[in-house]
Amino acid sequence: LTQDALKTLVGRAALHYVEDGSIVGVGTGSTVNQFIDALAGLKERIRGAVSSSEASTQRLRALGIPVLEAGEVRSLPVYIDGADEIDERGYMVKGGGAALTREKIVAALAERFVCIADESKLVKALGAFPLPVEVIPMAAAQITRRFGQLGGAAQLRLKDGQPLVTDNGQHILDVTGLVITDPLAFESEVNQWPGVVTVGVFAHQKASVCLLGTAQGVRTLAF
Ligand code: DER
Repeated sequence: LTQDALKTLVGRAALHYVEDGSIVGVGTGSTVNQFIDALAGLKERIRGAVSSSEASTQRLRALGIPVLEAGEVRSLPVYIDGADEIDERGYMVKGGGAALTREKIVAALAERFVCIADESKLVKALGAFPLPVEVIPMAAAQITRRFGQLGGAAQLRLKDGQPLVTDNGQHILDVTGLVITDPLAFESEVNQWPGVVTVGVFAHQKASVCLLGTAQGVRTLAF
């Protein structure tokens, strides 16, 4: 099974967690796109979606699924999203799709976070994938120096040769060389550095369940 086939497999499997008449929290990325495409098949049975990015919003709307603002809901039964890495406790590294801030905002509204991923995302320890951090541009240099003190090398994410600008108008640093031994403590520490908008460690907003696409089918991990 190709990686795309695994993404389709778990994207469809996530429909199991969508309750009739509910509003669904929707993440961002290629695996989530498979979920959105599958969700279109039961759009008559849901009230709509809260989205974590302009990209997901456009895909949902193109398929006729109403998109509501995060501010319009008090809570969501479920949030479906991918991950760049997920460990054995459900802690994740996210942000490969540059949507980490709104992903964490919508995840915080949800009773359950269902992560959908192909098996390549399951890791023993977080940090091999360059850690995305959304930053206020004027603070990028000083945040880079702070990561340097932790042994990390921060690179400004570029798009077409220019700094990538997120849906929130900010920049992203991708940090390599970190060993994240305590994701909860790391997330709390970096979150309060001046100029950090969001760090791509999802430990405080960890997954409740992971649907892992493997050659043998979907493996369900509960955390
Ligand atoms: O940006 C994100 O957090 C995405 O969810 C990303 O981590 C997973 O994207 P993929 O499903 O395209 O690998």
